[in-house]
Amino acid sequence: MKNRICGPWAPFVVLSTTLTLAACGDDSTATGSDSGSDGSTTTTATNTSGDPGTDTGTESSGEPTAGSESESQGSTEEPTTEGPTTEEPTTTDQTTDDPTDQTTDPTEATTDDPTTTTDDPTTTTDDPTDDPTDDTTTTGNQCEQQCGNDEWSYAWIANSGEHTVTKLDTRTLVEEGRYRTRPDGSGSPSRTSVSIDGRAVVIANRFGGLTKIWARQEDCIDKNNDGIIQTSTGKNDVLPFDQDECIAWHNPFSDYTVQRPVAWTSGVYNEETCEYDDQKIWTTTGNSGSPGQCGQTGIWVHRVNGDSGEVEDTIHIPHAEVPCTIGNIEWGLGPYGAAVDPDNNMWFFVWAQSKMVRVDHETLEYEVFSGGSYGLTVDTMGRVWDDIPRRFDYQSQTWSSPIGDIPGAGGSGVAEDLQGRIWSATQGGVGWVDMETMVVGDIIPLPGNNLYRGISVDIDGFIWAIQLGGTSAYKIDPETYEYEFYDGLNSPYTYSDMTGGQLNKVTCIPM
Ligand SMILES: [Ca+2]
Repeated sequence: MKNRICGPWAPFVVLSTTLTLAACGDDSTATGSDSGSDGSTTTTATNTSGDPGTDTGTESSGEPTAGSESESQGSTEEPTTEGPTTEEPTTTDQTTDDPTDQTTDPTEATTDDPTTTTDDPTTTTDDPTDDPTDDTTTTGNQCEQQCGNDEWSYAWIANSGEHTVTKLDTRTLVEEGRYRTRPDGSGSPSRTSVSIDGRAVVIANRFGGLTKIWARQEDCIDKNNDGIIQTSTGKNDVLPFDQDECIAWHNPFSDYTVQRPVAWTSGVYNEETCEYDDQKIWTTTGNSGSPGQCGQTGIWVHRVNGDSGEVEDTIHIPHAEVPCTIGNIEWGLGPYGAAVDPDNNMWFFVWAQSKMVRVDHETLEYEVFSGGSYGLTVDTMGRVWDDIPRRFDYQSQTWSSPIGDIPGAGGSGVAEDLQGRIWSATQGGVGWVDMETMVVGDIIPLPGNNLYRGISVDIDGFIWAIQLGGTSAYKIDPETYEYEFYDGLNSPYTYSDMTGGQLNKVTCIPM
């Protein structure tokens, strides 16, 4: 339970230092968690200014035979065509024309009065001791939750080959629901993103189409007015798409042929309603290929209204600037890993082009950087990580590489935990580097010689590793490295912020 306290209250504890953060959720024991943090200063990292692309090479493989469903299953992924890695480090700064308003600042999502009233009568305040530092209390705010959500926690795992998504309770390891991700029962979903309040997930289908699903029945809509909510109760109870009343909306993105990245913005916390307003969803598409693929028409970035599913802003990035294609081939898979930073700016990696793109949440301008590998995350300091894992500093536009051995396994997700460590898949399991020193910490072997493509850290600080194309999701204790697993998935190909832990961290624990 310690971790539960940690997440939401952390902002009050003041964290401008990593020390506080480390203390949080890291009480005691910590085997192994020390090997990197004992360290030296932040400057040790080797700075290959600009172009990290070179050593990645093959890692970036992974999602090979594009488009086809088999893409999602394959553990036989061999990269093949990974493209050029020689581009110049710097940026092609590009502005787009539509600098709409949107001046939402995610960081103010925190409010300071913890006291008071739970809306849930049955629970007497679960833990009085976590009644935080009220020294900064202001009056009038009745909201119990200060930032994010810690009342429930789900991992939303795409069963790509089955065209469904699993809702897995991260605390009980029970699969509470499974849903189709497109009306036609197809779609090849891969990436999922959980909203800051934990109330919803959005799933991107690689064949196109975005679907929002509510996490809890109280948000679902009784569409047929029979007084009850018809919705999936587990993996063997998948309802027809239009009959599951927890599916909030679906936007088919009919004009597009490929759609991978998806990432919620935090929205703006409303202290009157204790809810987040103006939650948006970033996603990207391409429009000239077979389903799951794109061609030489460039990349589109969309920002979608989280309530309605309507596209509110679209930015086109021309082929000449950031090809959606693989190397110099005429078709491709396009944008891959994606995440928002503490200011809700969108970052994504473009596969087989070794490029990363940042889209500004306020101005909608975009910038292009060289580098990246496969999965992508942004840490609480606003630094961008690929899954090697290497760190990109936006201010200095330089890359830092791991110090030590953490061999790539074919591309994976990447995630920051609550102790200042960055996790990604490595051969035979998962491993981490210290996010300040870049020193490689521990490697945690997992069963089988599998690739654990889906890497995420949930809001309680547990590390998740989803076996590519298999049936298992592993939950790893960040201190003891003991793990549990859920064995009931169906050919998952998933990564991204599937638990919402990343959005929670960059919003609620920004440095
Ligand atoms: Ca109903």
